[in-house]
Amino acid sequence: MRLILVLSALLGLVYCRETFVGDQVLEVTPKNEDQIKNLLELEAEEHLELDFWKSPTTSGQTVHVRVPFVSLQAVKVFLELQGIDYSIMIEDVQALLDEEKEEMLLNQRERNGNFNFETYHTLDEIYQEMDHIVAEHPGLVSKVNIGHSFEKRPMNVLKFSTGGNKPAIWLDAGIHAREWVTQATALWTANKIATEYGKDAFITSLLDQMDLFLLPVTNPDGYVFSHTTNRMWRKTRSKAAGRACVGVDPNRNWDAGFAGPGASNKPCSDSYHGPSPNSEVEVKSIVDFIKSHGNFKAFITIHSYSQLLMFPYGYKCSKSDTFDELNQVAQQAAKAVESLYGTKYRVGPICTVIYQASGGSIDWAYDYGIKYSFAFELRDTGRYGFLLPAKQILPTAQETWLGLQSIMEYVRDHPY
Ligand code: 0X9
Ligand code: ZN
Repeated sequence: MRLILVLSALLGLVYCRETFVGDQVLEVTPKNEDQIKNLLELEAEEHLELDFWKSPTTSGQTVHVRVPFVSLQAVKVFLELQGIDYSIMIEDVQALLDEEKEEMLLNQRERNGNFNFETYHTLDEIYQEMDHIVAEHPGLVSKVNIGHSFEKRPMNVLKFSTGGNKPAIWLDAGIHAREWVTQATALWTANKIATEYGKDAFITSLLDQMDLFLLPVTNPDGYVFSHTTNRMWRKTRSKAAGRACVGVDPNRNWDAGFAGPGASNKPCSDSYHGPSPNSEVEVKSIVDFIKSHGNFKAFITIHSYSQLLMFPYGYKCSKSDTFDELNQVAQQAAKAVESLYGTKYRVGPICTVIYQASGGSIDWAYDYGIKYSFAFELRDTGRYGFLLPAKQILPTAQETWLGLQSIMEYVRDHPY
């Protein structure tokens, strides 16, 4: 067994595929200001190559951090010396990745022709299925190409419309590559809407009054890279002359408090904001599309994980003018999500619910004038984090749909 592990790790190196053998994800709970400070210092130690799934905050929420095998000893000793409590959330990251891979292979073979929404898919498979949905529902669904990624992959949006140019709702997923349950949820949602128009009362009435634009894979290059090379990849795959590392955090790259608190100016950081607002062609393509369309009433983005439903602002911590209304809409939607399987969401502005984060998409959309701007963080709260087992795709998509429906219903009934 040991030998197989070692050999596969070596093989991974030969093919330049990142392995996570022996990496652990720790849940760390600071008890006081001092310990929070220690964790913030730990985060700044670049040589440890820590991957903060949930970063330390000044308010002292629990921290989730993937620690590479080679840094484990050092990090644990550090935590113990400082008296900081921690537990092991994921014992061996690579073991989960191996299970995920096996599950994908198994369920692809058993597919018997129909697309299996309950397993994770490659970009090619997702794009094929999008084409299939369009082909099956030509009067309702069309594919809109809004641009290309840095590596020249198409950015494909599904447009759901019963004709004409109606006020519209924007929905995107997968701006962060590794948040796999979001692309899967978006695709399931596309299929649900396409197959139930004319049957489901809500979907029918929504599309009789509004258009819906759905972008399931906002960061296609990152998504491909997370399949082929590094499952933990988050950013885009852009390269720039003189820049030490590849990629920009596309959710720090929007023109909303750009380069402010909660974004990094270090190109190797996972929250690097990039050289300028909209420097990432994926972000720029969406911005241009939304501006040229001119009639978006809602902007909803889907991330994972943490089970949160958030609204502006993230780049500042003051209340927005419409706090009360957005809060009420979000509370209602969170209740709808919970009603199906009891999954509990926390609700509030980004800054209060997680952390101050500048350059985020919903802040840009809101300041641009799209009042109903929301960000979902889907399941779970950390047991699996970004590595949510495929078994949870369907229940996640189903409960998320109830939340989306609740928001979209409100948007439909409150034209502005
Ligand atoms: O940090 C982020 O970008 C999001 N969390 S994640 O773990 N999915 O990376 C939260 C930011 C939410 N803000 C906006 N969507 N604007
Ligand atoms: Zn995200």
